[in-house]
Amino acid sequence: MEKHTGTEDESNPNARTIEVLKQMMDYYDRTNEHWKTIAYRKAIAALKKRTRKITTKEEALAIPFIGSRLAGKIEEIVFTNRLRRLENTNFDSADIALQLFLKIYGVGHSQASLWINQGHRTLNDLLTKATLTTNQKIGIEHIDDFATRIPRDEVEHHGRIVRNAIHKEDPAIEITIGGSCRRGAPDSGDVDFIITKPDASMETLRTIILDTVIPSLFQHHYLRHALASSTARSDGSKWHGCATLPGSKIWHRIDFLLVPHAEMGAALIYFTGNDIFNRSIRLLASRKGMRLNQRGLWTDVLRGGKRERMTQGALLESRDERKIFGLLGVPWRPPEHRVC
Ligand code: DCT
Ligand code: MG
Repeated sequence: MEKHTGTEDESNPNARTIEVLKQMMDYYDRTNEHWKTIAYRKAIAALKKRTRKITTKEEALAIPFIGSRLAGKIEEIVFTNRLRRLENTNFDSADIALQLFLKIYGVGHSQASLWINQGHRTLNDLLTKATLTTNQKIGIEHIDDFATRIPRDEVEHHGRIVRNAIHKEDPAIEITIGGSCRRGAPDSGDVDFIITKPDASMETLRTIILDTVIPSLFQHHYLRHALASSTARSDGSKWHGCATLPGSKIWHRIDFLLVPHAEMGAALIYFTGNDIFNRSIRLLASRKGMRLNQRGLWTDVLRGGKRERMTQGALLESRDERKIFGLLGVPWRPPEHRVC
C-alpha cells in the first residue's frame, strides 16, 4: 500500500526490460494464458523494485518469482534489445485480429476467439459475414470513438449536462464523477457517474433516473444508445450507454451507477479504482480477515473446510471512505494516489 501516482519511472535501470516483458504479458493475457500472465506480472513487479540493472540470467534467477525461462528472456532482452518470442506473435495474423476484436465494446475472449475460429480477421468480415447483436454492431461502428480519450474539460461538460438534467427532476440527488476523472487524470476512457440520494430508497432513485432523466437525455440527443443495464439488484443499479456532446459526432461511453447513500464510501472506493488498486486493497482486507466489496467492508467471514465462504460477515463500515481506510489500518490515500 505504498503511495503511487502511476507515473512510469524511466530512471529505473530495468525500464526497457520491463517494457518488453509487459508487451509479452499483454500477449499472454490476450491469448488467455493465465499462469504465464501471472508469472510475468510478478516478475515485472519484482524488477520494478530493483535499483540495479539486471543483465544476466543468473542475476535474474536470484530474484524471487523469476524462474529459469523468464530469466533467460530477461538476458535476451538486455543483450539483444528484443525478444524473439514477442516478435513471432506480431506476425501472427490471428493474434492481430484477436487484439482488434478485443477492442470492441463488450467483446471478451470467448466471443473474439469464436470469430477467429470462424475465419474472420477484419471488422469488415464481422460486419458482412458474422451474425452480430445490436451492441456488437454499435461497438464496431464506434470502435474509434470509444477508443478516443475524453479530455478532462469535456468530461466536465458531460458532468454539467447530466447534473442539470438530474437536478431539474430532484436537486437532492448527489452526483460524483468517479473512475479516472476522480483520480485526477487529464483524460478518461469513459465517464463514470456515481449517483445517490440521502434518505431515499433505491426504488425512488431508480424511478427518477431510469424513467425520467434517461428518456429526457435521449430526447435532447445527448444519449445515443443504451448498451446494458441491470436493475434486478435491490441494492443498486447500473446503466451503460453512449452519449455525444452538443456539436460533436464522437460517441463516448458513459455509465450511471446508482448507489444507496449508506454504501457511498465503499462504492466510491470501488468506482474510483484504479482496478489494480482495488485488487490490492481487497487483498489487504482479506489478509486482515475482512472482506471489501463495492457495498462495504465486512468482517467475521466464516469459511468452511474448503475455504468456501459460509457467511457474509458483519458490516463494519460502508458509508465513509476514510473510515474504511482507517479500519484497514492504512493511511487515507487521496484518489490521485490510487494509480497503480
Ligand atoms: N474497476 C475495477 N475492476 C475492473 C474494471 C473497473 O475495479 N476490472 C473499477 C475501477 C475503476 C472503475 O471501476 C471504473 O472503471 P473504468 O471506467 O473501466 O476505468 P477507469 O479507471 O475510469 O479508466 P478509464 O479512463 O479508462 O475509464
Ligand atoms: Mg472510467
